[in-house]
Amino acid sequence: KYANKNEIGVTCVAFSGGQPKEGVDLGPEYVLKANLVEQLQDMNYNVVLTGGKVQHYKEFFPESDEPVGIIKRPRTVGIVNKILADQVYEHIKEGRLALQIGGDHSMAIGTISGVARGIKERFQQDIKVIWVDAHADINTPETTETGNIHGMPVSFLMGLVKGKFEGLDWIEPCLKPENLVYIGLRDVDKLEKQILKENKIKSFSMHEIDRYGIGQVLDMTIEHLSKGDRGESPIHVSFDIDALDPSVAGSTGTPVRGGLTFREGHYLLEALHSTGRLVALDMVELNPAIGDHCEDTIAIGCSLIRATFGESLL
Ligand code: NNH
Ligand code: MN
Ligand code: MN
Ligand code: MN
Repeated sequence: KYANKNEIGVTCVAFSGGQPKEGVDLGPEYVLKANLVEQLQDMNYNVVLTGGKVQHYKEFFPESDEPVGIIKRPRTVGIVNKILADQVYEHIKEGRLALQIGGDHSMAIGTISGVARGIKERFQQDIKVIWVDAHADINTPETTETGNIHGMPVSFLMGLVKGKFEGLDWIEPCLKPENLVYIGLRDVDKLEKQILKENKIKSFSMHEIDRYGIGQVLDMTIEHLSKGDRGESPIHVSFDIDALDPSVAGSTGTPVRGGLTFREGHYLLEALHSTGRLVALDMVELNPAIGDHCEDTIAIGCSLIRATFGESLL
């Protein structure tokens, strides 16, 4: 409904500046080497790769990027995301589905900004977001304990950051608290919990998944995101691979035990595909430099992407 072609705009975001560990910028390259493009083509999609190759954005990096308070690399994260937003916007404008492969989760600032802008322009609608993650990534520059911007994208997108932040001052708030649902949370900072409560953000932690099962959690998620719009509004999924249990997907920077199983992760995306409302997917925080069997995590990333775009089991 929202994409008028059987076409996916794929943006490979080889970026690690939102967190300190090397290797997460290699995620997209590994995913491409695992033949993701061919797999999507086999599913009869036409794939348009942004710039025809993996994007590094290095030519846009500022010459120096001193921390602002404890916030690390704000100008670098800012400029990369500004360009990324334009790239993703272009795909949405052309009527494509948008797939972004990362890269650290700070890139969601750009991807969601770009998708929101394109959807607003074409359909005069707000975007709804499902954030699948062990973490809430909703710290503000005031609440962050680490200074890593990959722990803050949601607060920037929601306009929770007071004043204009150097390098990130171009961001236009595009995500309302009622249009966001979290799934998979289990490592949320104390002050983040307060932000979730204050803004009444619908959140399904691992506790709720244990209690209700992933099927019912998905039903409740869709119900929440359907309030006041006849159940048709477009959905962007931002999937942090660390939502999965580390025994399933260990090649990621901040593994937290007690996560989603292989099937829970896949079910979630299969069910979202079947709503026909998906317009964009981020698959982020794949770090091939971590763990002994990174090819397993990469293969699961590919398989989650295929599930999102409708690979059927039967
Ligand atoms: N909450 C922590 C922080 O603000 C950890 C965030 N790390 C993530 N998020 N991997 O998905 O830095
Ligand atoms: Mn994340
Ligand atoms: Mn995470
Ligand atoms: Mn191996």
